[in-house]
Amino acid sequence: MPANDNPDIINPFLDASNRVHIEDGSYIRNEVDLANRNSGLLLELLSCDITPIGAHYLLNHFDVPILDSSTHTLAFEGAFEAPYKITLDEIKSLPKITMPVTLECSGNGRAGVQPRSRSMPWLYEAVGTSEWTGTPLKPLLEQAGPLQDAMEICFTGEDRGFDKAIEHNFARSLTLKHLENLEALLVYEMNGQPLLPQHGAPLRLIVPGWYGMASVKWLSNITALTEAFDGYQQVGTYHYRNDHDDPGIPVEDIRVKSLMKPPGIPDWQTRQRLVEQGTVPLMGRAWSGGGRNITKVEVGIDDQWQEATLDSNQHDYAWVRWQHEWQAKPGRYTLRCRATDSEGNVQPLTPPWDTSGFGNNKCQEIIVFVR
Ligand SMILES: Nc1nc2c(c(=O)[nH]1)N[C@H]1C(S)=C(S)[C@@H](COP(=O)(O)O)O[C@H]1N2
Ligand SMILES: [Mo]
Repeated sequence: MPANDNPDIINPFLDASNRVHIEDGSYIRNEVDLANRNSGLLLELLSCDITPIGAHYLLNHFDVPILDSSTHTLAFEGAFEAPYKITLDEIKSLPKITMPVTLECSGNGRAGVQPRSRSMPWLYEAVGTSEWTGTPLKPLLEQAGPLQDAMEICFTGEDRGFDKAIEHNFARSLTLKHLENLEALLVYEMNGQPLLPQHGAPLRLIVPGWYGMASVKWLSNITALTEAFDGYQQVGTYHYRNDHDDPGIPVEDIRVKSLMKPPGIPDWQTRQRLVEQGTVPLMGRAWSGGGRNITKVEVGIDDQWQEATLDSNQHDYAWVRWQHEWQAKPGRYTLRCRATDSEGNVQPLTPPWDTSGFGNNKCQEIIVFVR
């Protein structure tokens, strides 16, 4: 139901009588724990091209390991012709590139999935864009030389814990075929600063264009495998499944999406917005994975859609800025934005639910009162 027709939405800027003071029951302990460990982007910071480091979203499955950058080494092992170890200092002396890359958690948008999936209840905020500095992975893989029968490369982090009673280090693989087309980087700096512990210090993988789970943090081992990797984070989760018996489809590149910086000022409890009538500048960001560019962003005022203006400079793997002017008249409105990418993918108006709420790129909705 559009917000305008919804009698349950009262104007929080005029009337506090309906404010909820007490709800029955308590917060669910496990969900609160998770939500406090893993923080999201403050949506107002969509105004920044590059997300300030401390405002980048966080998704850590286990505990953050504190690793010694002066002794840290990366081991190439398994089905390679010439396995070797390389120190962080040696990696830093290799050709260096800096790339703006938008990371988004594949669980972003999960909050409405039913039944609830026991994971981070993100609404919109598990996304951010950083300037990542590091060295391309490909030459280092070539130096190790995957054997003829090598199929996949597995990336293992130093963090360890349990999920579904399986003890493991966080690890993910990419096939050699995937790696041919990916501009994967071994990264040691974020926005020109050494990686912070919570973002994978001292070394992480960045896989541009893929959802965040591929970008393994606290990277210590790169293993060539002659069979498909069957680790928990590869096969136990990160699949679009229609039900729990469905083998599903692996979650890979990022679906087309856009967000709007919430205009005006908020109400503390509802996060609904108040703006003054007249010209209201709207802006936000749009992105898609797999190197696809954004070709169009539309802004919906209730159900009236108008095309927004896109910035002309677009990086293949980073979000692009859009803006639009809204001539606002007093009333209550639902604002949306909807992006289209270079392969013609368009954000849906209803969530493309799977059992875990992965890849939900449904259009954002913001309720705005115009005074
Ligand atoms: N070692 C390790 N790497 C990891 C994770 C993790 O828990 N452990 N989380 C992954 C997930 S699900 C996401 S979305 C991104 C989040 O990266 P960030 O916390 O730096 O934003 O890291 C990925 N890499
Ligand atoms: Mo994630």
